[in-house]
Amino acid sequence: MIERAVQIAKEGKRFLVACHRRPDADSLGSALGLIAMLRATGKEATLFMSESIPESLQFLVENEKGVGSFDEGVRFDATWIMDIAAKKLLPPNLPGPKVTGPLIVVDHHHAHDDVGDIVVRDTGAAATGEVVMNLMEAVGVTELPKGAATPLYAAIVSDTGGFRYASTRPDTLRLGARLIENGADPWRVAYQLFERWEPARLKLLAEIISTLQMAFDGRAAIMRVTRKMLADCGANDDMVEGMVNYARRVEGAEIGALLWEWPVLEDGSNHLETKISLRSSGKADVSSIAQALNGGGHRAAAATQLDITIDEADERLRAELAKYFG
Ligand SMILES: [Mn+2]
Repeated sequence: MIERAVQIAKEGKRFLVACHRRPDADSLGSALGLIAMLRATGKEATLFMSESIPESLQFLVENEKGVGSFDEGVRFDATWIMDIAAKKLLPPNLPGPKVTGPLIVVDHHHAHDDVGDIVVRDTGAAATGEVVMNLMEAVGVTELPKGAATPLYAAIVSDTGGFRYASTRPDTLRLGARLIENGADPWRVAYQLFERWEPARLKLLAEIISTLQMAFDGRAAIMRVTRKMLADCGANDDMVEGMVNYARRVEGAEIGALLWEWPVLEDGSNHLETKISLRSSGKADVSSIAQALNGGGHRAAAATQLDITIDEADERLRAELAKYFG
């Protein structure tokens, strides 16, 4: 369907560009890269942003104020949604189709549902940022537009864990090289994304690591984070991002898991659900486990959210892991 998307990019005039719910660096970096590309071809492009942007991603949006609501009568020719794998990950308060026009999904997730009217999905791409680069070429933008290098570099660096994950291909590194040639600053991006931890976050890490349990003869490492732990450390949920990787790091662990107490306020019920983040150290396909638990993701990184307590989620997870490990 890339032809359809390219045609709309060429023929449309006003576009909205959105991230998935709780935007990460790939989603936001891809959105900003696409916006730069659309503007370079003379189009109007607006960033849709209805949530707060995590501290670690603020450096990307220095010059771009997102819009979260619209005046009567505003119409877009299409809305691009970046890095989205499932309908339930549509950003909150996205206006209806009269305002947005058709939804064009740009993505790279292996496991996904049928979100979007038009889908540009390359499951071989290490990041949605890569898909944006290919889209750019297909639209005929040969020179990297001003302002696109840093966000696209951040997208790719983030989703490849700094060019470390198995998804890193020669083309990924070539793209990285091209982005650096065009002004992306590797250390500035790495520092913002991976280093720069507030003291509260390090305290929280210590708390989370203290919950580590090994299961299935050391083949699974399970940790948890509760609202109380967050409050005790003066930490927030953004700071939990990436913590699950510490479980994967344990030698011998094929699967690392983090159970994460998650407050649900939107439906007015103000109750706690549990997110489960899963990581594979190579052998295991955690997307299949996440799918069995109503979630999705990639082979190496997947997640789900269940409307049960953290202890119940722990049990559900262990039951699925038991099936997996046989
Ligand atoms: Mn991604």
